[in-house]
Amino acid sequence: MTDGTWAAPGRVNLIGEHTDYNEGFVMPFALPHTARAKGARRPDRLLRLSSAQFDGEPVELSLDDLTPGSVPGWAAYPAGVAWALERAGHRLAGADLAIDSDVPTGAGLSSSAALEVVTALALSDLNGLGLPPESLARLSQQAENDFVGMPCGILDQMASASCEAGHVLFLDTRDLSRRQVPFAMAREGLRLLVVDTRVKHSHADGEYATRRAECETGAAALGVPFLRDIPFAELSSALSRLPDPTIRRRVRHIVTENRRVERVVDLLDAGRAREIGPILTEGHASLRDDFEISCPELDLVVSTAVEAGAHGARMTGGGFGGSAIVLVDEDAVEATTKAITTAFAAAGHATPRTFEAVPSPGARRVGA
Ligand code: GAF
Repeated sequence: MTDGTWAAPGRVNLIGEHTDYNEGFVMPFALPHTARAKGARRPDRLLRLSSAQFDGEPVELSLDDLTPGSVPGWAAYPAGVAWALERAGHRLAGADLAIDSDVPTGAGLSSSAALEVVTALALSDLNGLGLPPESLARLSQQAENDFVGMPCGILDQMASASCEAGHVLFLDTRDLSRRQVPFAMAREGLRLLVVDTRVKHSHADGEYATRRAECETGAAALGVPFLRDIPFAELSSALSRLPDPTIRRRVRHIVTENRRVERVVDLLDAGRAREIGPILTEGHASLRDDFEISCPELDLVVSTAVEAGAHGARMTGGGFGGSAIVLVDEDAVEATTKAITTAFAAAGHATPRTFEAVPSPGARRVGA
């Protein structure tokens, strides 16, 4: 119940893209970049929100007046979380929340989920609710779905709420059962680069919702609740029952992607991280050709990295821009980064922003 400071990270998804709203598997890990909230309880029912990234007066809202669509801009995310908590039956005290984040925005690295989850954790602690990670994630997802209006799955919020340092999270989005899988890249001489293409992804343009609807159409045509329910061994027969070529491609991506997650888990469990590279690249081809959510800049990162000797590469996150990940040997980091920068310059694209990603802790209290 004491005032304090909380942090929640952005994420990269190692593999398992667009599987979450199909009740499938995902494998994210948390970035060192976080959204932080310095929070204090108030004696009234006001929510006073400020952000170091957005100049201007703090946004002041009454917890009694929150309705979906009523809060514009960045404040909709924390306000939506307060609204979701109240809707779930938690009567909250007012709070001052000063937010600061170094999670890149528009880069497909879950800056929104970090903001939601840090708010959920701060409000949970400030009100003595003691909510577990899966509740923080669910409420954050509800805020985004029902208050902000973005029909995302639960990948990003679960990653932010429950990842652990040094591990990737193997999550079954059907029941949120999960396992932390050790991902000690350094011990195997590996590095994972994140390459932010600086092409601002935008889910709001409706493509994300369209993909989701196409997956639902595919599941309905096949007579299953979700595409998760099509086993990989039955893929050919399922595809032969789908007359629409677009729906066929979407279904093929989801079913093969779930299988790729399982293959990656098996390799990591066996201590063979280097060998996941080709599976990542295969996943990119599936997102590019079957799910059709890549873009020329993401494709260029992947092809250049692989030609330069990377073990594998793929776009990460929702797509249509944002970031790619590249698995390389530690002594190839410089050459690979240079090859990508050179290829971008030659193609006339803006210089990408590249950094090494280390699996980092999930949401937590960080200070008084
Ligand atoms: C976005 C969404 F928010 C996630 O729920 C997930 O669907 C992801 O795209 C694709 O895997 O980040």
